[in-house]
Amino acid sequence: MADDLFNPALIVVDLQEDFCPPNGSLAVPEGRETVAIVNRLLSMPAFALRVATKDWHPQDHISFASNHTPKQPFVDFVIVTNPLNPDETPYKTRLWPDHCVQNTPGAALVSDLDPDKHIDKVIEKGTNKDVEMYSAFYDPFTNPRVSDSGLAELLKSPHASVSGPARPITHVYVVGLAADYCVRCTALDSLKEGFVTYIVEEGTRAVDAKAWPLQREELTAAGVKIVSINGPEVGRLGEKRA
Ligand code: VGL
Ligand code: ZN
Repeated sequence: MADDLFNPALIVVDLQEDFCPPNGSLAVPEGRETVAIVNRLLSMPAFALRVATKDWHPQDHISFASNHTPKQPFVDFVIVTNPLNPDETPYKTRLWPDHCVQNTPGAALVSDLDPDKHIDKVIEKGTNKDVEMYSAFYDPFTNPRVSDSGLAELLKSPHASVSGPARPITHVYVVGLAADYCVRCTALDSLKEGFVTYIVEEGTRAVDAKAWPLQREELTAAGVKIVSINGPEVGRLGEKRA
């Protein structure tokens, strides 16, 4: 008995070694604590699609402070101009330590992510050296867009859960790292694409935990529903499959 208005997908954002203590180059405090929650979600039968994203940067990526000596990670910023259109309004972006460099151990999904890999699709993002791309969907430029991961198109194509026919995704549940960067931007773009959008709060952590309460409020005001693993929005997904 399929519910015509409920065909949910799970997006696991950047749950990669470089974002996790103890050794990640851009370790998010308590980042690894999310893994058990994410594994629980991955095993829930109602999801028609489970996507994992990877931050997947070339070594010369614009977000690495090391490419802008003597600028410093976490505190300094650079201006990003649309490489395809110098007239589009530029944006300012924070610099980071080198992280998630393509094909390095730090870029691997955390090894304790569900070993049965209920993950249907892995999406690589941040691959264009000239733009920052926090969102799993696309970069912030629009005229024209520089990178599009194909995620919106994937979600809008038909997918079947155990209990229903193949239909487009209606509801998107977002977890992973980091709450205040890639999870936040992915959730906002998910809303923009028309999906009912949840962040499961126990399944994410922020780079800057002090800034999270305000961002949480802003996300809620924008329409993202921030929910608990123990709440009804997750409860309706049903418990574990074998
Ligand atoms: C992220 C900073 C830099 C994230 C990615 O996944 O939230 N944060 N690159
Ligand atoms: Zn990055």
